[in-house]
Amino acid sequence: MALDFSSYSEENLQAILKEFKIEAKVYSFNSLTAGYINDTFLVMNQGTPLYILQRVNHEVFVNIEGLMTNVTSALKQLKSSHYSQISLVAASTGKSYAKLDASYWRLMTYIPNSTTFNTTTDTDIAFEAGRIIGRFHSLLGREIPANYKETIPKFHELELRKMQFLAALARATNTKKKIANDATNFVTVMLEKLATMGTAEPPQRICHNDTKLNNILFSKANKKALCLIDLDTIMPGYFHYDFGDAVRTIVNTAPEDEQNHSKITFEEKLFEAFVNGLAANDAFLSSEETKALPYGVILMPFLHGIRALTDYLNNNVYYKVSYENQNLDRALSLFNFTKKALAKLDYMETVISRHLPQSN
Ligand code: GN1
Ligand code: MG
Repeated sequence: MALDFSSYSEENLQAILKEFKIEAKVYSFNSLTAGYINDTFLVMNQGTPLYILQRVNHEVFVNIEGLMTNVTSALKQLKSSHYSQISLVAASTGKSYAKLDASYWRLMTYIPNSTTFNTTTDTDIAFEAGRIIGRFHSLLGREIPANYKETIPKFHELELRKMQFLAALARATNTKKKIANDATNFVTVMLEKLATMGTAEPPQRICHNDTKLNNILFSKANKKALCLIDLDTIMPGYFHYDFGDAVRTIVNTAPEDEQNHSKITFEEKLFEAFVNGLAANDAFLSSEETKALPYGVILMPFLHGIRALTDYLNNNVYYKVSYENQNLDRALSLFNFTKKALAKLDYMETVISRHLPQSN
């Protein structure tokens, strides 16, 4: 269920902070509202940001223990001179999170002078995004998928999202069904199309599973990418998931819920910069993984679109929304991008085969 930010007072947050092993100082809070799932606060001392405090949405993430074990295991590997390190601050119980009543909270170190971008028109940012995602995967490349929990089972599986959509459609009011008619028709057409596009299953690896552009931290000083954030969905997956999620937010210079579809773009120069950024790492992808990449760029926006449409039909029970029809706007916008990406399939294949080296 969407949570109300105003439900936390400064006093509540101070009390939550006392559950963690940090110096006793006067802390103040700013709420960060970009996420659709968790409640996130920047913790400051005398105006200097020091920590990120988050309440993990327990309705979405049922297995918090598993989630935190995944994050802890990944953070052990994500150590490198070219990758900024985020640390979890232990709770006084010694655990990596604190449980207060029915809520789960965690505290992470803040990386100074960092920033995020919701969208970009800058090829340097697109390159850096590719470079850091490649770095993340290279550092996690030896992790064994079976050692990680699947914290949201079948998270990016189309079949599950299709079933959830059909169930929501069956329950929706006639009014909603009518408003969502165009979107629903697109789903039918795309499901048929995707069924003919499936490639051979590549091997699984540990993925981030939410590699949208604003989950990458950049240095404020020189626009270098620092690391990936929002590690909740780290679990086994396919590289084309992370590729598709990044591409949909990088080559489209409009936001995910853009209502003016003429602003939704697939900028080729941003795509090429992103692929070149990935290629700046040592080759880490197998040929099966490389082959699936253009498919990922169709699958991911479509999948997020179906999920948003399903939540619209379900009356906004999963994602936080800032206005009633935001989920529908997200679905329509993501579907529009899906169409634009479909027209670039051959182009993507050419760029990938020219610029991205394979490890086998
Ligand atoms: C959700 O809350 P946030 O922004 O990290 C969602 C992602 C979507 C994203 C935006 C667990 O992530 O899958 O990409 O919204 N996360 C979950 O579309 O459902
Ligand atoms: Mg996320």
